[in-house]
Amino acid sequence: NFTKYMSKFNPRISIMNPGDNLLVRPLNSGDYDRGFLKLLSQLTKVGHVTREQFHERFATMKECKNTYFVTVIEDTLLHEVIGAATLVVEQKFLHDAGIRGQLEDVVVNNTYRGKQLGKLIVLTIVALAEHLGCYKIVLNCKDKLIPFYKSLGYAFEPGQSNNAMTIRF
Ligand code: 16G
Repeated sequence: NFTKYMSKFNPRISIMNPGDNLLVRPLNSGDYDRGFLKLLSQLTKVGHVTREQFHERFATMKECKNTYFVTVIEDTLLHEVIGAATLVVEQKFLHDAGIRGQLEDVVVNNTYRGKQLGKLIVLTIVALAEHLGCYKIVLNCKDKLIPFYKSLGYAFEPGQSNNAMTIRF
């Protein structure tokens, strides 16, 4: 099913060939030193996360088998993480004890705009969710990003627009 999603690019790029000096891969523990957190701060508040905290969180995510698929794009010349997105797989009793995907923490470094990398990382996650057998994939985003996600196949379901609800602590 990856081919189906990868046909949507012009000029043609794909997970295997994302562009010159770019690599799509899972997050690894060395990415603390490749600017992963600095990249995330282009999305929202990251705060102060020490190397130890990063490694601990990385390890606990990994212990949750088949749950966190943190995917990054690395600029292999600069050794810098310039794009990221996460698939979280939630276990359900519903839908024949199915699994539901959530797209989280999508961010592409501002200076890498115009290379279809946002689209690439989102469709990578969507293809992965389908491949793993998720019965759907959901997301929350800022209003200004609705057209972007619509263009990638996300839709408001009947009676469901504008009803993402939150309690902040
Ligand atoms: C966006 C993100 C979400 C992230 C949140 C952080 C996507 C599709 N959505 O909603 O994953 O956790 O922003 O914002 O990337 P917050 O600081 O308000 O929680």
